[in-house]
Amino acid sequence: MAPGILEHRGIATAESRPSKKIKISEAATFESDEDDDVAVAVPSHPLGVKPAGNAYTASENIKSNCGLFASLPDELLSHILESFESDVLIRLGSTCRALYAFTRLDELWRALFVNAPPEDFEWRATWRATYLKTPSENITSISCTNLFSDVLYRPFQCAHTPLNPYARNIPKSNEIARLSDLTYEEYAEIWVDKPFILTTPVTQWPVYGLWTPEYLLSKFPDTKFRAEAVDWPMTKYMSYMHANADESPLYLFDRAFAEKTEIDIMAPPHSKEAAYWSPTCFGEDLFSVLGEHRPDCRWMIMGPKRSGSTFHKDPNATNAWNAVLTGSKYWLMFPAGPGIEPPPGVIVSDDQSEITSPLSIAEYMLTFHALARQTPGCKEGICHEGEVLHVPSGWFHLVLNLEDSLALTQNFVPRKKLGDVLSFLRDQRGEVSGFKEDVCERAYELFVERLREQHPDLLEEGLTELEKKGKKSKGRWEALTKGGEEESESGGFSFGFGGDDDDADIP
Ligand SMILES: O=C(O)CCC(=O)C(=O)O
Ligand SMILES: [Fe+2]
Repeated sequence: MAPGILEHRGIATAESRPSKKIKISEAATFESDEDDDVAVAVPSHPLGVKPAGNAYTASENIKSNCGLFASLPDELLSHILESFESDVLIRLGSTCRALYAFTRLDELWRALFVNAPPEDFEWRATWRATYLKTPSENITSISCTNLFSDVLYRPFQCAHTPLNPYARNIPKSNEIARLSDLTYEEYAEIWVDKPFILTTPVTQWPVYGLWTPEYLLSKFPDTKFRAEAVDWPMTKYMSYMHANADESPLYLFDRAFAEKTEIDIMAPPHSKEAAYWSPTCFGEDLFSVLGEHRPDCRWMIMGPKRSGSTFHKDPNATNAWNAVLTGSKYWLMFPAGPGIEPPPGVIVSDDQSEITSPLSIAEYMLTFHALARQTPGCKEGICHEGEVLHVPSGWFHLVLNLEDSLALTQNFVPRKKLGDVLSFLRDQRGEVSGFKEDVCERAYELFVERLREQHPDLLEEGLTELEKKGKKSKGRWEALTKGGEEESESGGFSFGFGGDDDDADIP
């Protein structure tokens, strides 16, 4: 019988295997998160819950005391609990130890909090304690030994597995290039389709060395910043950042930070007071022709160690730079394009419109990192404070903060990628994002119109590129459907990294 599903009298269970196939060894050891390489184990679950596989050798399983709930697979039980209000969870959790453990899953309380964020609250280290305003001395911890559940154990394991070791021992061939700086010509001719790290430009910014999480706390304690689905004053976010045990920590990602902090973002030489500016090698951002209609383009990003971004591509086929002001970030990147498989563990719908990467960063590292590292095209690197990383248009990327980190990022359209952006806006209208709602549907037309007014020569080049791309994909389609059996049988187009512009179809 499945360890997580206990047969209730008169009710047959549908499954005959553990609900998750991965058997987690409770005593698994991992390299230390610190640099001293001392092996450390994931700590024991605070309630004594063990992985589902351990039920096979146990003499007792306390899930049998859950009444009818005992017959539900753990996933279904926890899913049902997601629809209950807090008072129901509390009452249910007081009926037996197993339900106590299930109703303590902090993700349930995070969802309750986020769905109805209180105006005023004190962060109390867990979502449950915060939501229920429980003083630390009143927090119970009842032992739930002989409860075997991956649904309960896995998030705990993911939240406590050291992740920094995954950023170590990067194979030479995967290393993201590190350069001091580039000229615009070098960028446009050689680097526009490649990830790289620049070590000089950010060190020239006035905000570098000044802006730290502590500085922001002292200057803007009550200013609300966006962190996923909530707007929190900096004081609250900082107390969260310093004390949470979430598998996927809440990530501050604020697009209005420049207005909120009243910094000058007008690049030199237009302003002598600029707080930072786009590294000059990236050249002009062609979306600036859209003026007030341009899509969101700059964000301040702050998060604790272990926070970060799961696999995604940046919006509207833009390129981006991401500058670390404090802390450090591990980047795992893959090119994308016709005939290139998405990264291991990432599922892309046939029309490319949906990217499904349901895994947390920790779950991804535990399950797919080794495979990802061996996959052709994989690029990895650590961006330290004072450095900036370039994200080429259309590349998949996953980002893990190796320390508490503060970063600034901007998305932009370099001249060389105008064709890609025009193609995205025209042909993937459903995925166009970041524009104000009324602009979203006519983003292509508006962009063309503004380019025609301000950069007619560039528009001509972009449209020629667009036409070429159309022909190329038609050619490939014909090759696939008519003469191209060989290619389709061998699993799609090959992808070369020799710089022969195979990326031209991205995304
Ligand atoms: O800093 C991060 O978490 C990554 C943000 C990101 O995806 C980007 O800058 O494109
Ligand atoms: Fe991104």
